[in-house]
Amino acid sequence: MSDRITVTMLGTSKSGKTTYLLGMYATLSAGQDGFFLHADDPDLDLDLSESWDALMDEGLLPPPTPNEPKTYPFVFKSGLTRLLDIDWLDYRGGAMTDRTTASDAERLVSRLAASDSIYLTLDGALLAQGVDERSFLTARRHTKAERMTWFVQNAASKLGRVPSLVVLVTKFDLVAARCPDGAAAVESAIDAARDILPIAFETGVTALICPVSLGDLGMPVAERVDPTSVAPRWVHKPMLFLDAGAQIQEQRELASRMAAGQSNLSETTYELAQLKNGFFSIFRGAEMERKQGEAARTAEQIEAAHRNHERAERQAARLAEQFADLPIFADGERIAIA
Ligand SMILES: Nc1nc2c(ncn2[C@@H]2O[C@H](COP(=O)(O)OP(=O)(O)OP(=O)(O)O)[C@@H](O)[C@H]2O)c(=O)[nH]1
Ligand SMILES: [Mg+2]
Repeated sequence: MSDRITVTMLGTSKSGKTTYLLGMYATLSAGQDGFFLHADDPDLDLDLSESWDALMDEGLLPPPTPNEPKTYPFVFKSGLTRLLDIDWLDYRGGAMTDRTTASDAERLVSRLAASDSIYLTLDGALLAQGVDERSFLTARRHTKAERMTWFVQNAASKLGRVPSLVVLVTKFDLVAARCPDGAAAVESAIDAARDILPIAFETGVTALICPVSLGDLGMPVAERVDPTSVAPRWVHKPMLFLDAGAQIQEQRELASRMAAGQSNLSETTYELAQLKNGFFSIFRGAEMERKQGEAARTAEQIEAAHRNHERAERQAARLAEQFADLPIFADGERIAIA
């Protein structure tokens, strides 16, 4: 299977989108848990690796994304098997809050209406002190949650469905510093997401709430941080979530193909029996042969769908392990991938 998936990130300026992209690419291009990501264009691969090296060697952070958004065509693989072709776009945060007449803001609106997955960035720095009844209003304003919600609603009404959502809680090191119990920190991210972005918990929406961190980077000085503090965490999970979505879809299609094949087969077998038993069966040799051929072909197709279904199930089980600690919500209910 290889599908083309369009991913768009929303989030305010300096919320950590580009730094996340760098960390995600560096982690997955080297390979993580048997999954790999690479840019097909070798120059692009070089650009991303050089930016990552600058962060790892000198603590140099990526510059703000310019007005012209940058496109990243990626290939996502399990081992050597190509799973997804990904079309990733990195926008400057300002495009989200500018008037939609600004050229990149305008492009963002149409881009979102063609997106399979939208990442809604929640800047973890805003959650570092915890979110209570009062402060969530401030966090909502500062994350531009109402604007992100508008973009999602707009895309959904143009698409006729809601793209899958990832609530990317960036700079999670800042939340973890306040809440050292890992599981409790994740729960606090879910609570914050519920308060700030309730759209992710609506009926018809599938959303991964994913805390990510590039490490305890501290305050940058002259756009530099301590390179030894760089330690990416969970940055590859949203990519696996894309694949999980594609897998679930593929499993559904295969199951319905198997069911349709089975009913065809029963019909053909019945017709064959009728032909054999009939009084004039002796004259119907050619038709019986044709039906027998048809039945054999359908049986082969069912067998092939069955094999693919089993493969998809094995892949889903592998993915399920990856999401043991991470919350996925469908129609507002927490679900497990199995
Ligand atoms: N503590 C901490 N700080 C981070 C992390 N990721 C990013 N930052 C800080 O956030 C700043 C902004 O990150 P960017 O990735 O450039 O933000 P952006 O969302 O791409 O911003 P625009 O391109 O302007 O839209 C960085 O310069 C870092 O100082 C992280 O995981 N932890
Ligand atoms: Mg950026």
